[in-house]
Order: sequence, then C-alpha cells, then structure tokens
Amino acid sequence: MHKDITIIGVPLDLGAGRRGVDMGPSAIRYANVKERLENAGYHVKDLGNLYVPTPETYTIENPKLKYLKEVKKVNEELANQVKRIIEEGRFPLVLGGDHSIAIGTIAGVSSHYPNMGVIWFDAHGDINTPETSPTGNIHGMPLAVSLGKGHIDLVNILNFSPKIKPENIVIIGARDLDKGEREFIKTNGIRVYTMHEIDRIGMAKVMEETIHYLKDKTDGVHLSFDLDCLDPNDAPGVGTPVTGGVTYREGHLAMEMIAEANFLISAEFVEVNPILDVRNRTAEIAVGLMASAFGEKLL
Ligand code: HAR
Ligand code: MN
Ligand code: MN
Ligand code: MN
Repeated sequence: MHKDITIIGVPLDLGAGRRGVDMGPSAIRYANVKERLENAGYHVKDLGNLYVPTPETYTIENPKLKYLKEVKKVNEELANQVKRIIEEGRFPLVLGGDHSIAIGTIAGVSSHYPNMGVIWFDAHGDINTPETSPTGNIHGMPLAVSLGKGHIDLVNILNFSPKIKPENIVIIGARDLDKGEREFIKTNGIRVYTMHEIDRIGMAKVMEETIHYLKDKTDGVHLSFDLDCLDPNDAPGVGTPVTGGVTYREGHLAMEMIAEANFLISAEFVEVNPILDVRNRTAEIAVGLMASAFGEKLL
C-alpha cells in the first residue's frame, strides 16, 4: 500500500436529513487520526474539510431525493479531489459525513481503477433508488448510484457510468434491508454477508471468502466503512443504529485481514454522529479500525 495518505473531511449530513454526522470529521480528528497513522509508519497530509452547505439554509425540493442539488455539488467536488489525490500517487482517506459521500469517493477512484472492488461494511444496503427509497435520503442510495441506477445528476458525476460492477462488490454486516434493496441485490447477484452469515461462519471466514472473491478479479479495493455496521453497544455514536451488529473485535479482525490482503486503493469512514456518542467512543473506534486497516500491529 502507498505510504502517503491524504485525509479529506466531508462534513455532509444533507444526505441523511439533518442529524449531526456533519461533525464526524472533527470528532475523528479529535481522536488523533493523523498521529495514529503516522505511528503506523505513514506520511499523512490533512487537506481539511470540503465546503458543505447547512441544511437550514435550503429547502427540500424533491422529497424522493432530498437536497439533490447540494449533495450532487459536494460529491462532484469530492470526486475531483479524490481523483487528484490518486494522480499525486497518494492514498485517499475520506472522513464523513453521511454515506452519500461514497458517490463522490467511488467516482474519483473509479476514474483511475475502472475495475475497482468495493467492500461495504454497513447495517444497511444503501442500494435504494429514488423509487424504492422509503425516506428519500440519498445516503440510502450510493451503491445503486455507483452501479448506474438512480438520478442522472448523481449517476453521471465525472461524466461516466457505471462506476462499479455488481460482481466486484461485497456488503458485510447487513441487517436492515428494504424490500426494493433485497430485490436489487438478488437481481444483480451482489454478494452480501448479513449478520446471519457472520454468526454462522464467523468473521474470519467471511473475510477469507471476501478477499478471495475480490483479490484477483479487481484492480484494487475501496473500503467503505459505515460505523453503524458495528453493534450500537460498542459504537453508539451513529445516526441510524440497528441492534445486533458486528462487535468491536470482529471489526478489528476484519480490518487486520484487509491489511494483510494488501489490496486497498482508497477508504472512507462514515456516519459517525458525535451528538449521540459517549465521550467520542465511536470516533475513537473508527480511528482504531483505520489503524488496523493500514497495518498497525498489536505486537
Ligand atoms: N434504507 C433506509 C433508507 O434508504 C435507511 C438508510 C440508512 N442509511 C444509513 N446508511 N445510515 O447506511 O433511507
Ligand atoms: Mn513520503
Ligand atoms: Mn451506509
Ligand atoms: Mn448504515
């Protein structure tokens, strides 16, 4: 993996309505993300945050695609930044923000790696279209958008589509899938390890299979980590907690195995909500997971 990381914060919560995940990047920095990665042997540059408008200054025009214009604009900017970071030969580490920012991150990465893989840790599928979404919140749509399904303004960011192939995606930790999402997943043959499989075969096996599935057929893998994949007992500071998630230790094991696989080309950690957190625990967990994914060793 590259030894030079560029951090970029995206304090966006428009994709989620308004909930406080806009403060995620600050909380993660307060948990010493830069120092921790430097101690793991990396050169780290922090670009600060992208400009993101405040929801209270905008009105919702389309309840099926809330804050579409603003979410599009932020993701366009993010896509260009990520593209540029990769051009510089550096590794983009994006701090969210709600999960709609994956639209921009994946667009930027895909412009360099047309056959990229994606590992998506999440309690949710985030694979709704405006037609299937029960909420109209765009953070429930980024995987569908990256596959070329959804509003044209989002799908066409950086003027190409689709960004990823269904057979290059693995979703891990799912336990709250909407009806339309289940159909989408089945129709497109997307690999999903729900909590059932994690309980049944264990995280070690889930990760072995995931790595084997993606390693040779992709030109690198993007890690998209929604902190709500973790159990809310371990990580309470998320916008949409769902009971019965991945434990702290399972999360670390998964990251350690990803580090060993040595195939990451980019990463994002999203949906940290400091308002609902307990003494910044969830942000600290996020930083610990990042360090493990980047190869920090216990011994
Ligand atoms: N599936 C629901 C929707 O589309 C809830 C999505 C919640 N999303 C996140 N990201 N927190 O995973 O609105
Ligand atoms: Mn260097
Ligand atoms: Mn998500
Ligand atoms: Mn989620």
